[in-house]
Amino acid sequence: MEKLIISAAVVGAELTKEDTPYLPLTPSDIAEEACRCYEAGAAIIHLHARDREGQPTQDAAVYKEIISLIKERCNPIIQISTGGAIGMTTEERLEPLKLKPDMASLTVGTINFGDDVFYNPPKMIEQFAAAMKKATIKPEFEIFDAAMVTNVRRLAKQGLITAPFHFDFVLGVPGGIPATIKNLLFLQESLPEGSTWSVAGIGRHQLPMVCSAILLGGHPRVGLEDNIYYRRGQLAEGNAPLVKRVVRLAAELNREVANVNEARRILGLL
Ligand code: KMH
Ligand code: ZN
Repeated sequence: MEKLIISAAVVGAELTKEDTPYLPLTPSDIAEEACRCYEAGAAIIHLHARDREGQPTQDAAVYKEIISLIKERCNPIIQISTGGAIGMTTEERLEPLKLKPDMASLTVGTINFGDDVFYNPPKMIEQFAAAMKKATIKPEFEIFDAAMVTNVRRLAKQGLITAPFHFDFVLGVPGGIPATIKNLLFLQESLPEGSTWSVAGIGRHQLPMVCSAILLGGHPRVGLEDNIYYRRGQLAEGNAPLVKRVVRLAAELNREVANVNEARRILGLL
């Protein structure tokens, strides 16, 4: 198996300080969390930005500030979100791509998302893929349900994306595919040959999905965006404790953790 690439999704768009006081919201707090995760063993930082009021924003200036603060201290692979938050326009969501990050998330289909709809129709997906291709940004395909893998195959046929592909299975969102090992196996088997994948289990599913990824040759995503608890009833005191636990689990299961250069090679980013 390849070495294990740990992704940390440190803030997301949905949570507030009322959910957990450990959520970083300012550019300096987000950058500090990112570097704590990097020092703990994360190679990829999946990034969202918040404005001065703590609300989600896709303002490139805010992302730029966060990224430069991160780069003053550490050098992870930066993956910007183009999912943003529910209700944002296509133009808003695309805005931070102008910073030409290493990677960007690309959700490849529309789904119910709790009580909302996360809107990603075919033409929008094509526009996102084309923008990433033009800027040579590697997409991470966010897979919230099984049909989304088929949509990636369609993008490939249209010549809008280039192999090797990297997928992130986001399992356990209300409205998406449930976080079970059976579903994870099914999704893994449905990928185009030569693809890499990670899995983000939502809430209490984070830990079992981490363990499954380590055993199956995939890669884990952890962080407060997906799960705020360390264990039942106990909040994670920041993102780094979640990353450190992955590192310990990987050591016990004899899977080495990839540093950033190794992760770049595995993902074809070099
Ligand atoms: N905040 C969700 C609506 C992504 O980062 O690309 C979308 C999301 C996925 O978080
Ligand atoms: Zn996200």
